[in-house]
Amino acid sequence: MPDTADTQAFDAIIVGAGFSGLYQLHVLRDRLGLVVRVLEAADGIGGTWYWNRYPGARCDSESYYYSYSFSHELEQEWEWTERYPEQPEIMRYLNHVADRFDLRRDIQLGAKVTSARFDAAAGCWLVQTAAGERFSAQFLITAVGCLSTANIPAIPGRDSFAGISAHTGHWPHGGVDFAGKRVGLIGTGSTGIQAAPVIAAAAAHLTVFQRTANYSVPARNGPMDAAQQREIKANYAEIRRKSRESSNGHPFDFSPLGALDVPPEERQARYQAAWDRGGLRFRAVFKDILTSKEANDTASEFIRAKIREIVHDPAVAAMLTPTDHPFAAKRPPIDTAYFETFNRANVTLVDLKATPIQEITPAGVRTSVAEYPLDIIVYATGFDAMTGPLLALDITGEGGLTLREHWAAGPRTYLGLQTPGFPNLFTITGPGSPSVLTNMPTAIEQHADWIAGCIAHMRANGLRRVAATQDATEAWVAHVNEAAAATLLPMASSSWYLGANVPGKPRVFMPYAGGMARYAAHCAQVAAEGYRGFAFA
Ligand code: NA7
Repeated sequence: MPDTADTQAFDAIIVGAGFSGLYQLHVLRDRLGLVVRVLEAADGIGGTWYWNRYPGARCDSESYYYSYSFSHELEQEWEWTERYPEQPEIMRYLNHVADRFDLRRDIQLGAKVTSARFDAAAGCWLVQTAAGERFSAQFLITAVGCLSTANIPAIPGRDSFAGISAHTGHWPHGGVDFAGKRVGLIGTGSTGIQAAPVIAAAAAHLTVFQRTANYSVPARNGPMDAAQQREIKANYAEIRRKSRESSNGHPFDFSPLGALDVPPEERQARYQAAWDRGGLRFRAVFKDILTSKEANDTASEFIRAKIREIVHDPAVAAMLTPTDHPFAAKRPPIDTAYFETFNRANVTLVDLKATPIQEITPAGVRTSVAEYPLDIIVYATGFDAMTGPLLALDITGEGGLTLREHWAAGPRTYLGLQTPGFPNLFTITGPGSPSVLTNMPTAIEQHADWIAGCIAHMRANGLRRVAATQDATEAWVAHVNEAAAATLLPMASSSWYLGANVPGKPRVFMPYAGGMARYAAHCAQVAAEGYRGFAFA
């Protein structure tokens, strides 16, 4: 391994210091005894949560299980204050974890990786940062998150805008003062739906530019009281077991009933109870909401009726009503008074399907029929999801093959963990793994533990190199496609799960839709069979 004066050598380089990088560091360093360096582009830890500081930024998983499970002491000592953690609280939690497990000494901040190249002769990865620093390591592990490369649409005239513009995933750290301002918000995904009510309450006027109407269910956020905290802490073992054994990493069961197994009044009552309780659990009211169009229609229609009930102006309600995709086929948002926001006198909704944006001018946004003068434009336009952050690392594997070339027609991985031709490179929550279809910490811990197990296996057996085989990868890609096809998920033609939000991106369903428990069992089986589908040297 090169260890020249200008190249610092490690056993493993981890890229990213968010949820996954922090835990992977802990496991590799403190359990396996590896010499590890984490390279993080930002000036602080936190990953996705470091960057997403937009108004209303909050996790849609509930706080008590959007957390690490690996330390009993950690889960007992940490106090969550609300049902859903707000961005600053998640940052406090991750900083606490970094301190408690003494992680900072192996994390280099402000170190943006600009390239990574496999040196076949030396059998190691050579990694370079924007500052020109060079590192080498036997193992390269990406912990870059799935939603960290902003998608900022190339609308004509975008850079001519004279006011403030900001993407929600690159929110100014000093905040943005909306008081007395005319604000335009482009995008109505989970982010836009969280931000709109908060901006509307602060700004003089908010114009929401909507391309695709979205379903949303109330979050019903609120403070965590002491009794709830006690009950959760007393039951953590069971909560974690349920999360790991569920299909999506959340500690709740799906109903054993299908939506059409019960009479209409009972179905309505069950949806109403889930609506009142709030949160992503709405998807679990019936077992077949994501697999049967007929079942899904009942859930979709329930939410459409709620929109009509909440929004006073029938024309605005109609614009807000999604009709082009089934509920939860795109990532379902949860909200705090989103639809209610359109009853405010200072809020306007613009339907971009009917009147597309033609350009951004110095003064605001011009659609095919009107000009909207603005002081601030907020881009809640999402991310180049899953593959974007990996391709941005400019990774070159064996024989000069780049990841960008290899994935030109869409990502091809074995288990979302490895790509053939890229030995000793592991991708935490990579495409082809359950990742974004789950509660992320559940998926992250499973991946980081599996990677550590594989590395421990190699060290115990004197193996220097591991790479996914082509055959195993082809079979896994086919299985990922089959798993998606067994659900309604591919029916949402504008979904970022399919890469549809980024012009020119291949339309491939990227996450593994076969369920977290099934996936984790499969990974464990692969390991138990001597890492079937991986070639060692
Ligand atoms: P999403 O869910 O990708 O939403 C982005 C929104 O921006 C969505 O409404 C898009 O409309 C809209 N968009 C994207 N490009 C444009 C252009 N060019 N013009 C107008 N509107 C546009 O991103 P979020 O940040 O809300 O959420 C990402 C994930 O973070 C979320 O799913 C959670 O997992 C956490 P479209 O639907 O494509 O028509």
